[in-house]
Amino acid sequence: MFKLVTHNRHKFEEMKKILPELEMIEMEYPEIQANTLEEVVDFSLEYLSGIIGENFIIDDSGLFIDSLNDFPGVYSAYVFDTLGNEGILKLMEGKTHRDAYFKTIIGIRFEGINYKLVGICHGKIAEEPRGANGFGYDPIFIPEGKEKTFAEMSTEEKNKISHRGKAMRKLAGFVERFGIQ
Ligand code: ITT
Repeated sequence: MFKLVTHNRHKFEEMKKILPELEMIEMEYPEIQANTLEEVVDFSLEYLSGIIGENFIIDDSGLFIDSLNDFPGVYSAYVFDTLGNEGILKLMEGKTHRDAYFKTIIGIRFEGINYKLVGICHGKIAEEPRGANGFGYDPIFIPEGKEKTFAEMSTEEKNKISHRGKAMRKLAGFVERFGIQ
């Protein structure tokens, strides 16, 4: 079965609910500075194949806020570590247009070939942080059609509608199609 290379255990826990056989390699790897998540994933897959070999996956995700011209986007990890949710809410002060989306790319290295699976979840930035579940930007993101933030949902509820849940269900299809054990 595929091994997920990440240093973020929360991602692994969400993904394992959809693909129980998934394993994890706990490792932090360098991410290039690029304009799109897709470029970051392409680079990381090549880099990691030299270290790990074949049949692994990675997850690169970002939060894209409309009225901030898609910031933090590809800088989501750095911005979370420096500004955090409070910093994002400060940047959003006085803004009534609060549309945003999460995007996940699952990068697959399988028998020498790279594949990318995408999942997107549209929603809004909350006025204040709410909830204690999940991780990262979950307390400030309200998915479309819901009242609760992701951090007020169980993992199962989040997975049903989230960017990562959508990409993971594509991965489950990939695993089945290629008969990966
Ligand atoms: P990796 O080791 O897998 O790279 P990471 O936490 O650095 O772990 P990303 O670069 O994909 O992962 O994530 C960018 C940022 O976005 C990071 O601060 C995450 O906490 C946050 N993030 C990613 N997915 C999220 C989700 O589903 N809900 C809330 N925040 C999320």
